[in-house]
Amino acid sequence: PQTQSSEETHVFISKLPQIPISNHLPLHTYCFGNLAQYPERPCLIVGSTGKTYSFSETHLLCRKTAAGLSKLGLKKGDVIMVLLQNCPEFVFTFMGASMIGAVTTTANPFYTSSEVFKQFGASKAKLIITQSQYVDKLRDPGQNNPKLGEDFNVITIDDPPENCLHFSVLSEANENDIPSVSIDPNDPVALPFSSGTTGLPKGVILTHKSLITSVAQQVDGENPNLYLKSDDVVLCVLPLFHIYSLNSVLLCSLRAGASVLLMQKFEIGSFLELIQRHRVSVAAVVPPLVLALAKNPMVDKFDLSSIRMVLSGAAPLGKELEAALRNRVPQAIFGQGYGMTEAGPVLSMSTAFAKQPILTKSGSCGNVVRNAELKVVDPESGSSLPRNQPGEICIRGPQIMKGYLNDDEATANTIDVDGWLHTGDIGYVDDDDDIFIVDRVKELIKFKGFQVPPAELEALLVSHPNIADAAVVPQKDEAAGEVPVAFVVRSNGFELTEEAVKEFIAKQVVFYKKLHKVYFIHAIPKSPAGKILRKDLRAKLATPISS
Ligand code: 4UV
Repeated sequence: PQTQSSEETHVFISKLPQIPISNHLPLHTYCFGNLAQYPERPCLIVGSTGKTYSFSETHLLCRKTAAGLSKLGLKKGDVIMVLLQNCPEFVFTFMGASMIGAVTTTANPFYTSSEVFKQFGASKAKLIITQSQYVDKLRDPGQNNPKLGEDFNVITIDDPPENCLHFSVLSEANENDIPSVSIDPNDPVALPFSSGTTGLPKGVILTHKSLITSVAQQVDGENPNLYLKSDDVVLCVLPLFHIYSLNSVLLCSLRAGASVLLMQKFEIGSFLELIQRHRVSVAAVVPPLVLALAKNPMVDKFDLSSIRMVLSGAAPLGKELEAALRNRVPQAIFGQGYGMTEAGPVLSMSTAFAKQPILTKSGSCGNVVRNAELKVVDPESGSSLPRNQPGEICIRGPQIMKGYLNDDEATANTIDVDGWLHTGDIGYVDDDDDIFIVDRVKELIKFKGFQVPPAELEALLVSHPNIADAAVVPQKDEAAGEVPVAFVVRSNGFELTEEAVKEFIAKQVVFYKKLHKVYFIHAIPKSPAGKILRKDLRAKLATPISS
């Protein structure tokens, strides 16, 4: 039975049987657990240069990096910030950190100085690993910012600027110098930041156990849900600093022995050329990349016949786009994954990717992963809902986050006393166990799958002397899915133009958080408790308004 119904609880589980999961191991031991079967197979392929690292070379470089981190004084529990585009050093650092019991916090290298330092400060990182082109923003003499070279070290993977070290201090260390550390399954290993259902970005504590469980739910077992083979070439164009790519592309491929083709950034020409040249067989994408694959005329000039699976996730995908993609790469199995950083991250994935595929319907986000429980609750009453009734999706299992870093209140608001993580997504489970997401009740805005936390932009807006109050909500957008727009209340008697507000924000944030429109209003609608009535503002956007 897929549903265990009691009077008030309808719990949905995978159609695939439960499997044993080795989540007592440290993450690196688990991911490299099958190394002996394919030591000489390519593990990492650098798209821009063609340089390849075999599994045994990759493993060795991770071990050297672990020894190097330890030599620099990093210890179990310490946090390392990785500010990198996709590259082998990302992998060496992440796995090397795991080997000494350290924790990696990943951030977008395009972040502005203040965005980097917020995360750097909150995570109490000791070291930043980056590229020389990003070092200038780490020298920003902001009032309370720590000082590069004095308060923290910076390592660059290319020529190190002044006061920085070169990555060779890590990668050329003696791999036999890794200290012996005992790692508990509940020790943290990754600390991505996410705003979750409300508020500012927070550190999401993912443990060895959570990530192993999530990877195993996808690629382990006799009939893996996501069947990756050791002769697969998996496209890694999505940024590894986001949990989707880190987990479902990198960690899953390492575990399954598949090759990872690293691309620094998306550019349609080189993207198609690399797929053709390296015979990419599995592509993990987001809806804007589905759009490019489905609609860009250049696609016809390339041979994409090697692709056997296309996985889309991180944002809703329209049915029309899905159909267009299926026409373009007819030989490929297409499906969605649904993830949330806090959920470890995968909640559901199409079982069409399984070794013995079970088809999922168009528009569906697949089926709940195995060894986990999913329920749908009425957001008002909290009671659990049966099939075909939309409500808030909740997930429970050993893969979910341990909690938010130093924020018990936010943790308690997200994971309830019974261990259910509340996603803030509205969806339903149909008669065939297919999951459909229909809405989002949380504040979060998603621009091409990137998180835009409204609270962050609101805090910046109200710091402007001529702004009395502000609220930021999503507006639908053809290319990006959603874009942030602001409602602003001017301070009494002050002049303020839309352009001035946009520019004020643009200077302080990464490109995808920029405001696309500013509407001036007299007051922000709020509940008696002072909460912004975002629904009312979203409704205003649906009807014509004068700014
Ligand atoms: O926290 P986050 O930025 O996390 C993600 C993670 C996505 C995935 C997807 C497939 C994988 O295999 C995987 O490992 C990770 O996006 O944002 C979480 C929110 O993004 C929306 C939803 O609102 C989440 O709560 N979202 C994510 N996937 C989908 C989605 C989807 N397939 N359809 C609709 N919304």
